Amino acid sequence: MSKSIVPLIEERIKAFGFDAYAWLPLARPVSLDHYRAWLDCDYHGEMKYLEEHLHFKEEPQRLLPKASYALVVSKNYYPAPRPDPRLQDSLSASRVALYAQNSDYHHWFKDQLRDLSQDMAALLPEDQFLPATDSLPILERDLAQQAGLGWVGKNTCLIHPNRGSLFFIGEILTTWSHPEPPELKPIHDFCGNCTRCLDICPTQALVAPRKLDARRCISYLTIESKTSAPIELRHQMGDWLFGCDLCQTVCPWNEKAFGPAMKTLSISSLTEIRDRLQKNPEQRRQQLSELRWILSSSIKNLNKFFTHSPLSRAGGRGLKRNAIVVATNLGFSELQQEIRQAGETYPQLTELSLWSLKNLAKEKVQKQSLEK
Ligand code: B12
Ligand code: SF4
Ligand code: SF4
Repeated sequence: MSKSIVPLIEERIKAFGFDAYAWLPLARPVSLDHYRAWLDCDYHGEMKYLEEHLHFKEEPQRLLPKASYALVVSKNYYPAPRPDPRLQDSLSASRVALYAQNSDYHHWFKDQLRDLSQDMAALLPEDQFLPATDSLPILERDLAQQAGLGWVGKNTCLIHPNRGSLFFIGEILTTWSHPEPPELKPIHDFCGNCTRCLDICPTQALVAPRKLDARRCISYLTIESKTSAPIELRHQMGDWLFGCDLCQTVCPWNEKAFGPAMKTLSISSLTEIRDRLQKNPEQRRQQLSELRWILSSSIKNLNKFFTHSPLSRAGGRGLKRNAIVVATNLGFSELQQEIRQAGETYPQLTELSLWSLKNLAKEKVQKQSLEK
């Protein structure tokens, strides 16, 4: 293969404006044992597909025979590169994970990777290119760590010393062999003695450094899980309507990259959240009306409204479930009727709705006795 093709390929990659990229020879992931042990602990909960992924993850050539290299790229999702106006219009007061405030990266980021694959295939017609981002059974954090795009922090996220961790990872597997393989420089682990992420996690999902019990993670409970969260975790889920960012926004490396905004985004104490709402009636009114909208809309309408938004992953019923937990934790007794209605309409929400009504009623009694 002529070396002169390399500058042309580099030019194509740069045209997409990724925040970082690197080539690496496609080898067996270095953290497979960690992945196996994680599955053995059942930390993946209902995400049973992750068991089936093991076979492909241990040998990426099972996805693309003769794949020899991977191009790994990262794209920051904060500040939002593709803000979704629907979120700003309809859920401005609700707490939604930063990545989900963009339109769905499974579409636009994947499209960019697909377009780049096509560009490269036009230059290298003999070779094959397989683009992916969260869409194929590939250990993306492992791949990106090996490519030098960051280190695996104690919060399990890939972190870059200058770019923080609020970025997506994408890759293109290829049968092309890079003729000038760049030197791989894995990034030093800069977590040191810090334990901020482990300390802030409201549900103690980070059971040890770099070990996340997804069954306890708010991100899993509000997005991936199809059931209601265990009762003992519901209050700890606070005001998160979709996903959670706390173990990242509290990270000093994101503070360094994104400044003081991270502090506001890291508020986790329910008492503090409720105090703030009390001092800001407009914010309270807005949040209440957003939750009312979710609870009183039909599942069909919610699904339609959130098409091509990351929130579609939870689906209309998942969003209603999440809204019940948030409304309960914020003490929004004005929503009792909507919560009761949701429980009566959807059998999967009945238990949660009864739990919520019981808690809201208990709180009302406490408030009345304090007022006497
Ligand atoms: C399942 C999944 C989840 C699960 C489980 C997450 C977890 N930590 O295990 C849940 C639903 C909880 C989740 C949440 C989130 N996710 Co997610 N998720 C995935 C998915 C589909 C698979 C991850 C997986 O296999 N987990 C199992 C664990 C064991 O593996 P792992 O997290 O990849 O960790 C590996 C490394 O940490 C490694 N490891 C541990 N120590 C060391 C040390 C060294 C030196 C090395 C090399 C490796 C290593 O071992 C692990 C196994 O190989 C990936 C996409 C993909 N295909 O990889 C996205 C992915 C990891 N998620 C992503 C994002 C953005 C999120 C959220 C931020 C979304 C949100 N705001 O709600 C949160 C972050 C929560 C957190 N602290 O991880 C990004 C992460 C980008 C980044 N900078 O790290 C990914 C890569 C998607 C993407 N394409 O961008 N996610
Ligand atoms: S995303 Fe939230 S719940 Fe999950 S590990 Fe991080 S802080 Fe804990
Ligand atoms: S908060 Fe501290 S321990 Fe956690 S990932 Fe960031 S630097 Fe590492």
